[in-house]
Amino acid sequence: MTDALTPRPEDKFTFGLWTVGWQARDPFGDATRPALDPVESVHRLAELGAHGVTFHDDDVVPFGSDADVRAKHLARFRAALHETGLVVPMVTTNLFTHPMFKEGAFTANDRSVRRFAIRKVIRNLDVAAELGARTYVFWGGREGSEVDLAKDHGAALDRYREAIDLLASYVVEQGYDLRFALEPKPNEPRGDIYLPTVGHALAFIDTLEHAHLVGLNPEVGHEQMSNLNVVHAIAQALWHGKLFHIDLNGQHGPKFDQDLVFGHGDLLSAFALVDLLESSGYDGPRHFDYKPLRTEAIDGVWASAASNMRTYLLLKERAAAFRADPEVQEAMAAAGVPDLATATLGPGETLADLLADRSAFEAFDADAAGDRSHGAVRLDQLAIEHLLGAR
Ligand code: DIG
Ligand code: MN
Ligand code: MN
Repeated sequence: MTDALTPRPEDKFTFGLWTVGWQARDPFGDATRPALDPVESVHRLAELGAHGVTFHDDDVVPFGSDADVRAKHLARFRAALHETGLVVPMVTTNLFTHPMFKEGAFTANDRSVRRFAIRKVIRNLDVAAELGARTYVFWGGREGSEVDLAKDHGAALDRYREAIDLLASYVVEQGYDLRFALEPKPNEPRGDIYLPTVGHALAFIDTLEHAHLVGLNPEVGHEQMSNLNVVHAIAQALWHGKLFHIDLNGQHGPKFDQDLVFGHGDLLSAFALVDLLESSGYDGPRHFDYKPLRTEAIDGVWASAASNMRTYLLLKERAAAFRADPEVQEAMAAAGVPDLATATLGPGETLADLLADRSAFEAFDADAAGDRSHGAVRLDQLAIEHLLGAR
C-alpha cells in the first residue's frame, strides 16, 4: 500500500554509497558491521524507494585496482543501475582515505601528491560523465592544517583554485554536462579545513576562472558544527544561484560531525529547511549524506535509510499544512513577513526623495516602532504545533 509517506522516484531521494556502506569504524573502535557490496546497496536502496545513488571513485572501484579489475567493478555497478533503474546524479572523489592524502590533496605541500589528486579526479570525471551525472562534488576533507605555521595558507588557496580551474577547464574541453559543487566543512578530519563554511566557499568561487560552473553542496551538519544557521546558509546559497546540490543529515550543534539521520538533530531547523527547499524552486536531488549509528546492525542500516526519506516526507507534508493554515497566514501577515519583499524605496523613488521625506526620519516615531510586538513567538508555536501534529 503506498501513501504520501512512501518514497517515489519523483521525490528525488538519493544516497551516497558510503553512507549505508559505512562499517562504523571510528577513532576509538573497530568496524561493527561487515563491508557492503555496492551492488547490494543499489538494490536495497531501490527497494526502499530511492531515486538514485552517489559515490566516491573508491566506493565502487577499490583504490589501486588494475584496469581489468576496475572495468569489472564498474560493469557490475552499471548493471545494478540498469536492473534497478536508479540514476547517478552526483559523483565525487575520495581524496582523503589513502595515507598519501594525510597532509592534503589539492593543497598538499608535496607537489607530487597534488598532481596525483588532479589525475585521480580527472579519471573519475570521465566516469561521472559516462554515467550521466550532472554534479561533481569536491569535499576537501584533507585540505587544511593542524599547525598554522606548517602551511602557507595563501599558497594553499592558490593551489586549490589552480586545481578547480584546471578540472573545470577539462570539463569544458570534454564538453561534459557537469557542474562542480564545493562542500564546506569547518574541521574533521583536519584540525581546520579550508573553505569551512558556505560564506568562505562563495567568496572562493567568485575568484575562479569558470565560476559559473562552480556552486555549492552544503551539508546540514557541517554548518551546524560551526554553530551557524543552516537555513540561513542554504537561503544565501539559493540567493546566489549556487545551490547545485545538498547533503541532508542531522547534527546536535557544535561537536564532532555526527552525520545523523535527517531530522534526528535540530528538528525545527530541519522543518524550516524543508519548507525553504520545497518553496524555493530547488529541483535537485534530496541527497542524504549520513552515517547509520555504530550501534546498529545491518537491519538498522536499512531502517535508518528509510527514516531519512520518511522524515523528509513528513516534514514536507507538515510544512505544506503550516503554509496552508489560515492562522499561520494571519500570523505571517501580522509579523510583517511578506512586507520584506517590498523594496525600501518606492517605485521610481530616488535617494533625494528619501532625504526629503520627513516621515522617514525627522518626524519618525522611533519609540512607537520600538514598542511594536512582531509575533515571532506565535509563529514558532504554530510551527511546533504543526510539527507535533497538534494542528
Ligand atoms: C562528507 O560530508 C563528504 C564526503 O562524504 C563526500 O565527499 C561528500 C559528498 O557529499 N560529503
Ligand atoms: Mn558530515
Ligand atoms: Mn557530505
